[in-house]
Amino acid sequence: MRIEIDGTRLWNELGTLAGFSDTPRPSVTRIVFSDQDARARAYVKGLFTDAGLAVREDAVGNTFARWEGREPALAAIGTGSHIDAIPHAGAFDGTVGVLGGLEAIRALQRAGVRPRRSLEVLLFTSEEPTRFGIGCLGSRLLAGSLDAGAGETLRDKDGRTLNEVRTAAGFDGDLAGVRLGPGYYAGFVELHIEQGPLLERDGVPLGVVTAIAAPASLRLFFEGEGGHAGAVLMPARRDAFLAAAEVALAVEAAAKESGAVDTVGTAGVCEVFPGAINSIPSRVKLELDIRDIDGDRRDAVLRKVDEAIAEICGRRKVEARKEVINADSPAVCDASIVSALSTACERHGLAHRKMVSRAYHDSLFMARLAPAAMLFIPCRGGFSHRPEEYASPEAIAQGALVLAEAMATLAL
Ligand code: HGY
Ligand code: MN
Ligand code: MN
Repeated sequence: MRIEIDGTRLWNELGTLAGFSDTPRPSVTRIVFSDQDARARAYVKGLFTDAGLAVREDAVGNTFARWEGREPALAAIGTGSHIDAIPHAGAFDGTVGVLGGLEAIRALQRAGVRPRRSLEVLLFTSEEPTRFGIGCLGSRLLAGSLDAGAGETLRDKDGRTLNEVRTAAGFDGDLAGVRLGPGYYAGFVELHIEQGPLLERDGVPLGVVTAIAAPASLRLFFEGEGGHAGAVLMPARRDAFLAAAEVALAVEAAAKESGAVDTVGTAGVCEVFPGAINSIPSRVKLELDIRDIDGDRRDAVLRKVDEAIAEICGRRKVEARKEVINADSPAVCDASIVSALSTACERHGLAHRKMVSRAYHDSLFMARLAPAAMLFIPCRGGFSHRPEEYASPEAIAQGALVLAEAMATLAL
């Protein structure tokens, strides 16, 4: 079996996909269920259909493109990722896994492979938390890790519910029907850029992921007392922003003092009201992202953040309210899938290293449905979620080649 990836075609398709964006190249902004998302979905579905795959969409827009195997009743082998992109992001986060998964299947078709198990490439809806505040929305619903009631409770910044937005985008039907039963997949492999510097730094072309970090997202609301920036003297102030600022610094300290380099904490959203230079902030919304590959260590940081909020807000006489958006367990990748990926690298004489994923991915939830693992390719400087994000055509083709080889083995 000689598998050959059409790297030029894959590169060109990634370039076309990058053009569906609300910001000019080289940045990509493609928010879920936006017009650009709809155009991008139509383009990708067209490629799926051109490859002779059977395409279906579920009630939240997860898209499945299946190449039926010799024994269609068997559990399939899945691959895939996302095409939504946060504002001013790059062209490769997620898209390499969707179009690389498609090219892997096309390469197996061209090689005359007739797998026993069906192969399916997925386009997951809303991996990014940008619009509805929670990441991996589509894969959470597939894995049964998010209740269908989220259709009414999740809202975008305009107050529109997930159900309103998804039905306006043409995805209706009962969200409860999104959940996949156990045994739907016999295995799942996601190809993705590393979103970190290690592979490039060490000159290793491929990373076989053994664990995926556990993300937790918090939304904090601080309520102090506003007033005139000139007239209210410092001792009389109950400044909501300064309380939030101290909490953000406490998050940084807790992450740094966790005892491990794998603990990270970020305050990525801070909205100040009324937001005038000469008015004391009366209300602040602060959103925190706290992760670790060790769930207990991550939870210890969450407890420290709670203690800090109580101490800081007590001292500053500011009220605080906390919403936990998500606090997920980490995923341990399945040894059989890890082994299939390692063997596939060796078969093609490609060096690889085992590593953890510090970013979360849809595989974090697919691992709850089936044996799962990920394959990383290097990205320049480790940059991601920025326009400078870049993976070379060669790296992308190598990733698709190893993915094809591993899927062929898993589907035998
Ligand atoms: O935030 C993440 O880890 C992913 O890129 N959405
Ligand atoms: Mn991302
Ligand atoms: Mn991603």
